[in-house]
Amino acid sequence: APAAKPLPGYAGWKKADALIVHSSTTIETRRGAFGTSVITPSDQLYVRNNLPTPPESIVADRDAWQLQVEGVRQPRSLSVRELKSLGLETVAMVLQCSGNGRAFFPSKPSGTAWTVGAAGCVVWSGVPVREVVKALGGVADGGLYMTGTGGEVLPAGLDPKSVIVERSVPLSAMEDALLAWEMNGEPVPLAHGGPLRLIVPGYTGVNNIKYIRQLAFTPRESEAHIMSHGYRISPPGSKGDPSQPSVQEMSVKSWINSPLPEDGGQAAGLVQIHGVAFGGMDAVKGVEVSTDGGKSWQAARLVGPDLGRYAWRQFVLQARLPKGTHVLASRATDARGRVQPEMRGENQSGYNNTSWADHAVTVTVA
Ligand code: MSS
Repeated sequence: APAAKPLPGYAGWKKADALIVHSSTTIETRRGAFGTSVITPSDQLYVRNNLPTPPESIVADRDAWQLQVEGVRQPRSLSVRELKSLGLETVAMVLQCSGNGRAFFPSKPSGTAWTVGAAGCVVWSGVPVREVVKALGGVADGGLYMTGTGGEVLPAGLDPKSVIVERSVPLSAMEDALLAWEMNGEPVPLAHGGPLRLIVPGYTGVNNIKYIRQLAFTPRESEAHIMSHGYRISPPGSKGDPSQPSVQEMSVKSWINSPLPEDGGQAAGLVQIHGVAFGGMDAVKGVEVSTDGGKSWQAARLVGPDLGRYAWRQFVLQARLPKGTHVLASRATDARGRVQPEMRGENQSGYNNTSWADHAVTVTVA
């Protein structure tokens, strides 16, 4: 096996043995590191940066960070200090990269080969976007999208639109969105978007803009490349374009985190098969587990606290596994009765993989 890559400086505080470093901007949580305590510890949470990480200096005086708000009746700049006076809410949500599960696409799409670990369940605190909008006189006429812009300093000599991290979501997503300064009980680490991050619960990772410097209510989607051509569900063999669906709302998904083949030597007898399940936009209602590759299913038990519809739930099935090889799979159902599909939806860039078959694990019991 190739030597493990070291953690990049901005993430040097993370727990190396819980992570897979794909590159200096893509770091994945190991499947066996998710544990059973619902919340993903910050030092084990994945990282995905589309641009180089900004310098530590942007978190030196967090309260002084400025956010420009446009497309409201009274557009202006607000400091984090002022935002803290406008409202407070906390949400637990699944943060998941649009490309999580890409490694299971047989077409080997370009992009990071994430298996399950470009995801975590994270608690965010901040001001509801709707409170900020209210304080600024409401959304101006014609605002149909909420557009967030990342605060990275862009590389010189390039068309800004080709590299800027700027994403638009439908105005309806404002209802549950936060401008967050706290993550898992601490100021948001630079690696995860401190001093201020846009949180859009239920939407894939890319829509949660780090170090946000502008929030705009716009009549059209951003023309940034990452919006217009990137993160589109493109038919296999074709390029992304604005006519194709954008990667936005997540849907029902689950996977098993234990036992795993890499644990080695599972002993025959009683075993607690456990993992995580979430609905995306809706709560997860139930999970079934199969020990025969999906031929038969048994209801698993949801364990641990229910942190709301955007969080994941832990599930467990207690089973007796005899000696031999077993294919373990999990299949979740959301509150509206939508069932996690067997097959992935094929697309060029390997987005939104929710296939239960792809996420099944084969374990050998001795
Ligand atoms: N933001 C910014 N500003 N920048 C960048 O780069 N990225 C994305 C998000 N946001 C970015 C942002 C992505 S893409 C993702 S996933 C996320 O973020 C991640 O997060 P973390 O914290 O984990 O790192 Mo895919 O869909």
